[in-house]
Amino acid sequence: MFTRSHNTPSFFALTCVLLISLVLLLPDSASATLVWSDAFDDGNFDGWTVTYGSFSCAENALLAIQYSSAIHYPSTVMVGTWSFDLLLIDSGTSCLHVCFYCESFQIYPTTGMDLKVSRNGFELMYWLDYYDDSIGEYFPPFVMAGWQHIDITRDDTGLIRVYINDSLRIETVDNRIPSSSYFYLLTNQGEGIDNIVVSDSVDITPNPATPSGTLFEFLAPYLPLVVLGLALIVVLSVGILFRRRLLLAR
Ligand SMILES: [Ca+2]
Repeated sequence: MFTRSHNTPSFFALTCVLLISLVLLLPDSASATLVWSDAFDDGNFDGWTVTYGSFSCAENALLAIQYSSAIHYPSTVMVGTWSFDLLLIDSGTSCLHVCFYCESFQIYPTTGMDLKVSRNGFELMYWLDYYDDSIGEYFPPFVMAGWQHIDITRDDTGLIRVYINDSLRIETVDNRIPSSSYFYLLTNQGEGIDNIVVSDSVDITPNPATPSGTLFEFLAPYLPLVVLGLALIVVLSVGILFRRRLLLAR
């Protein structure tokens, strides 16, 4: 027989709070106009051209199997959204370039807009006729390794926004790159890319409710541990004080 639990209202309230929190934490998304995508789940990288080195799709992702491997895919999108996951390795030599709109390249891009990922963090680089410069950066307080989700948007005014794991990290305007023919990836052994989705519409806008670059944001995933740690410190402090009082009272 069905018995109504006394905890149902509080469970409902908790679920509502969790859902509202989830919606507030996610960047706003609109409907995308897909231009091209590749998740490599068919085990191949048909349509891509290897420029240097070699790649594998053995793990249903595009992974470099040689140091300094490069690959490109035809892409003329310069206004829109580029979403993908990057596999990073925590190593001193790790350096990966995603030239998300690229007109030309040798080993490095020569003309294009590039997200450079190194051990220090993320830099937005423009390359124009072999000249390159950083126009935005995000250096997290820890080395990032493993899969990271990246979203980049650029609107028709040239405003570029880079979101790393759903947080807006780089925001700048650039209109110097004249055209794009490729999406170009330069990476190292064991690193790679997956779940690429490219659209010609800006599908993500920053959510003002999402704090970016704050200490709270870094601590948020560890909040239960932080609370537990603080509680432990309080309990230990009270215990020490209580013991000291007992000793003094003797
Ligand atoms: Ca995949």
